[in-house]
Amino acid sequence: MTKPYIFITRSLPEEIVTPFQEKFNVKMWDSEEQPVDREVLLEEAGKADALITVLSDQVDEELLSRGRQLKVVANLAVGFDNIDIKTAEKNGITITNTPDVLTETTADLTFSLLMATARRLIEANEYVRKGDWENWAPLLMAGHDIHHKTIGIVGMGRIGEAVAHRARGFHMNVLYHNRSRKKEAEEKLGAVYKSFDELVTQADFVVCLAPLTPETKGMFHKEVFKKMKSSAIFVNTSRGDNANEDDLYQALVEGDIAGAGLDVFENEPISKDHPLLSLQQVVALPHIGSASVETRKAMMNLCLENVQLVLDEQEPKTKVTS
Ligand code: 8YV
Repeated sequence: MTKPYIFITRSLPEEIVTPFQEKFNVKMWDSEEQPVDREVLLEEAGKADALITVLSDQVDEELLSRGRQLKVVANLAVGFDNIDIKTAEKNGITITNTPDVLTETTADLTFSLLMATARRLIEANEYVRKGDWENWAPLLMAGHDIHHKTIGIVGMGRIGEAVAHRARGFHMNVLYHNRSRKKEAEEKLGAVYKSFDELVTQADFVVCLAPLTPETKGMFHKEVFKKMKSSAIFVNTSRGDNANEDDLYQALVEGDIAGAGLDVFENEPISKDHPLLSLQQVVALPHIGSASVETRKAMMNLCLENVQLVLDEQEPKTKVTS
């Protein structure tokens, strides 16, 4: 009997893949520099029993309709805005994601980014490295306090709650906005529900953790930035498309807000000429929310376990439904 065929659109470490090779015929895209070629992906979708994809792979109608024997697409991310879930369901293809295993790691990064932006850590590090540190001055590299300030979390899912936990440790006042009320977060973390407008007006740190949906796309735009405190810092570790980047740039230049910590952008990867990178009050990261060695390995393992379960005709651990 021929082994089921899995195509992985990135190169995963041997130690992760090897245990699965006994049962499966695994092929990986082998370039670290270039993303998988679209034509190759379409061709592979036509041959594979399973695909392991990442956010930059468009798993759309065209691809899903090629999948004659495709049973499962395991996305190496908690988000699945790159996948047409309805078409997958119509075609009987199971979609899985990687929730939970990345929650704490992404919350760590979110809080680190908030701190790095508020306390100017990247700028200060550059200052020392460039040899500019010749004297001490009372306001040298002075940033803004985090403790006892107000954080406003937009999107109170698992990661939002984990960020709220960290914020409580810094004695912060926690506001949140979400599609539905989160009673547990209110009771356990003292998080206070606010309308979106109230939250952006009152928070010192506005943190976007909402998934990208038609409702959230562009939700941070010109008027919203204008409503924020001029001392506010905007942090985004969800999806770049949740904020209008041109409006964010203008808001920073015009002083509507004081700074931005960004792990995500509208079109990733961004080039060094991106306008936001010209601003000292912006800290930019290359979408590394879940990028700890431990968590990325856990995500990869979860993808392969889900694939194995579906190909064994069992329920996957973390299935996505519409
Ligand atoms: C991804 C992410 O892990 O999980 C998500 O939704 O945004 C990241 O943590 C990363 O982009 C790899 O696909």
